[in-house]
Amino acid sequence: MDRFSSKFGLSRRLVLGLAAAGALSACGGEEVPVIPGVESEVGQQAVGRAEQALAAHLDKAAQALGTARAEFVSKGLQRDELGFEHTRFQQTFRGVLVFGGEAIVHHEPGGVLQAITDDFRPGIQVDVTPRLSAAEAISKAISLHGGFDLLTAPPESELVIYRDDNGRDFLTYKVQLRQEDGTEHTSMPVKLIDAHTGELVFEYDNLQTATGTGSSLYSGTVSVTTLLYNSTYYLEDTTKRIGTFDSRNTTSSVYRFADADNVWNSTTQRAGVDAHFGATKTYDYFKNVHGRNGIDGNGGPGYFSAINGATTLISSRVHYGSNYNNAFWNGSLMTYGDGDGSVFSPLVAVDICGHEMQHGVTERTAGLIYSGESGALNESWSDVFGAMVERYAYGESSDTWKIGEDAYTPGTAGDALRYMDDPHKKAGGGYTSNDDPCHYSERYTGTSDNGGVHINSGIGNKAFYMVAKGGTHHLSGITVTGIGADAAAKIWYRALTTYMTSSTNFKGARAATLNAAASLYGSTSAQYNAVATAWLAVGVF
Ligand code: L5W
Ligand code: ZN
Repeated sequence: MDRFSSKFGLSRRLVLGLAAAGALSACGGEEVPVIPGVESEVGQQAVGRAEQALAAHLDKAAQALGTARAEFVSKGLQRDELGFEHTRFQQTFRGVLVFGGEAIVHHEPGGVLQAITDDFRPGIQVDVTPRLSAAEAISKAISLHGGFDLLTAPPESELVIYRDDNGRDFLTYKVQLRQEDGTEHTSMPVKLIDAHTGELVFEYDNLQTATGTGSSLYSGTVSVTTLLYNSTYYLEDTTKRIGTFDSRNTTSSVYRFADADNVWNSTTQRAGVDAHFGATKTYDYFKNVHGRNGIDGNGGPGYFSAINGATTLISSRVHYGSNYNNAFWNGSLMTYGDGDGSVFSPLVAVDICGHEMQHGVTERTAGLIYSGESGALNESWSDVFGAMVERYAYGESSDTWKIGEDAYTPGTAGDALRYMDDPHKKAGGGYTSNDDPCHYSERYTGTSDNGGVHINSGIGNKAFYMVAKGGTHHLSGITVTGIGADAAAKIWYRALTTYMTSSTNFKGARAATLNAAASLYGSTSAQYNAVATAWLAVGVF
């Protein structure tokens, strides 16, 4: 086995496996219709007509320049929605592809030649017998990049002719490297190595991300990382491996968000901008604060494929269903409804995105069963980290401790779905005498809401709030000295990922957070003491 096979054999199979699973097939809407079967008689006639037109055009150019006529091969025929036919051609020279040498022949409906787009390089002059082998050129490219160990996929190479800005032609190996490791060095370097001398002739990064501008619903004008592919931008970040998709008010179809100018400001794009922003902030928060790479800790889970097919993406879909007053994590991706405009506006506020992605993190770590006390802890951990992501994105304020305030009851200012500082501010559920509970003695013990997962979450939320901010509990009268949200979140994250199991209950959560505090700060620390006192304050001991 060569060094490429031994390093990349497995990941290559995995990539193929994902493609075969057909994640991309769920996406539609962006495809340009291609005439079925260029090999068909009609298709062949159209290509033949375009070939003749191009040959005549090139004859004229060659005569004018006194050179031989350029060679070409056809690359395919497309018919657009107006019935125009566009046939693409690749320039070659003595059988070698000419980098960037392309032409398109455009025919109107009915077959009248409309125009020829000509980007051929006329009068190529180069020796097409390479002195270097492909392996030598690849080695050169890898050493220029910084070494084999940085690569995450096997290098690929092809012989091409490159014409520089001064009109000089070079026979080169075009070497494609990939370093898709989620670091800031993530890149797809392309290096054109002179096939005669081994010199670097030209290089660029083929990782086609771009920074666009988005008009979000809740976060103002934000930067969004997008992907440029075939002259169109997509709401896809292939570095962080995050993609946002549009359900277009259905529950079964998914389309790509596409934009021509990378300014994302149309009505339907705005919720997409929020979800993309929310997913990015959540990703950044976990990476930068807790050292966690994505939901699964491994940069994923990827669901839909990026438009360039290079990778799968941590995926969000927005505009799900019609007037849908909810958002969810389904084990694979995040889904956001538009709300009915009365109970909710689109549920894509940054804390809701953080809440949903945290469900993914919980699933991939402790796996808290979504029922009863473990379910209430599952919900509480989602509220806590949704709040921490909002705090990371906006800074801390009284809104930090409100859940879903930006999207909840758009007609009522200042209210929220839940309140971590005082869960009793949430009224009207009727599950307890004073919804939501903030003390274990007030807990809901009925069967609604999976045994009160969104109700008893108040107990965990209040415990976290008291650890972070301190205060005196209204029922127990116990006072906690807060240690700040950063330390509290560190303890809560460690408790979940290290000390909790699928069946952890409130008592177990107390033990888990105490173990986490002890290992992080010591068992005589102020942090440990705050955790112990806060659980005592909310009646868990
Ligand atoms: C609203 C949409 C989902 C409620 N999910 C929730 O478990 C929601 C957070 C914001 O609690
Ligand atoms: Zn939830």
